Amino acid sequence: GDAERLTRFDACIDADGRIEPRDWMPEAYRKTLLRQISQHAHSEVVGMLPEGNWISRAPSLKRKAILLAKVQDEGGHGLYLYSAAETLGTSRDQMVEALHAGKAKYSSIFNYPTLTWADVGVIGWLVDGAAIMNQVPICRCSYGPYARAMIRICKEESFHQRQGFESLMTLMAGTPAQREMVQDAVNRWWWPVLAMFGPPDADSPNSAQGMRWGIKRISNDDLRQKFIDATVPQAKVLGVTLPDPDLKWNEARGHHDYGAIDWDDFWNVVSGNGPCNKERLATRVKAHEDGAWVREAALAHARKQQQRTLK
Ligand code: FAQ
Repeated sequence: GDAERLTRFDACIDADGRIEPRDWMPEAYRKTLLRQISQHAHSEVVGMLPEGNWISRAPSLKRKAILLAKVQDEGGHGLYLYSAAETLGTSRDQMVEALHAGKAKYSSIFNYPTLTWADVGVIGWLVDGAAIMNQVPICRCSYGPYARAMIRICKEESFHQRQGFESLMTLMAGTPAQREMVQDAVNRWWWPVLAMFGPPDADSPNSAQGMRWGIKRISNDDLRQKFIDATVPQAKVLGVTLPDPDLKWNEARGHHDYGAIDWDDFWNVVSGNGPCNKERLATRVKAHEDGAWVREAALAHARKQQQRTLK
């Protein structure tokens, strides 16, 4: 019965085993995974928009080719993640519909504007940097399809992070105006990037159960701290200042101390009132509607092929 299946499930989790789509799982485990994986997929897809705005304005053919590849990668990540989420019994159409209706969440970070070319480099360096920090532990997630999808995604994110850093190094070796542009972008992105890791552990309702189930391996605050510690020396190499007067090494803790994050701003953005929430959703819905003819044509083609093979 159910009690026996639950015991088997718990034993698998305790032994750090993997749960696969056909295995029995508690409804709450399925629901939590579906929530997280679909939010993650939506983030990848909406995440194409802020940088996508710069494809036609990239400063050289080389930068344009790199940016096009990066934005296509994000689209690919969204597709693997929707597929992983579909193994839990909800269709991609249902998930996309929830996003377009404003019912599903996606990462807060993609609701801020990309004002200059330096923003594209800073997104690569900091946003992809934060994404990798959060996603590497998910390669060990207890749900097999999610863990496996994350391996390739992390490899690609790592390339994205490096291209961002390299692009910023180039700008920093340029004119004073270019260096100022980088510093301005860092000033605007730093705090929203720290909030990407989610609310402090004490205010994170999903953390305890997520950790118990082996979905989450490292807490929001611990990942945020690891990210800050890794980023400070990179900022030094780059020659930019991180906009936090309280940021300093704490010898006793063996970590950097940092200033207070504006959680009111974070919740405001998460609840749909950030600077670009409406624009992002409207762009996404329009792209989906404009693509209706492609879906119809692909379906018609598939039907024709099927009829031909039946004959
Ligand atoms: N934005 O109890 P917790 C990328 C929500 S990287 C919006 O701590 P949990 C790559 C949370 O959903 C970005 N909402 O929740 C890229 C929950 O609400 P709910 C995507 C947030 O799940 C780079 C509530 O707050 N990465 O796309 C955020 O245990 C460059 C309470 O929070 C992932 O999704 C936020 N930042 O921990 C693409 C990684 N934080 O659902 C293009 C996978 C929290 O109960 C360009 N996800 N909330 O209504 C995770 O690791 C986790 O879901 C966390 C949140 C850590 C995000």
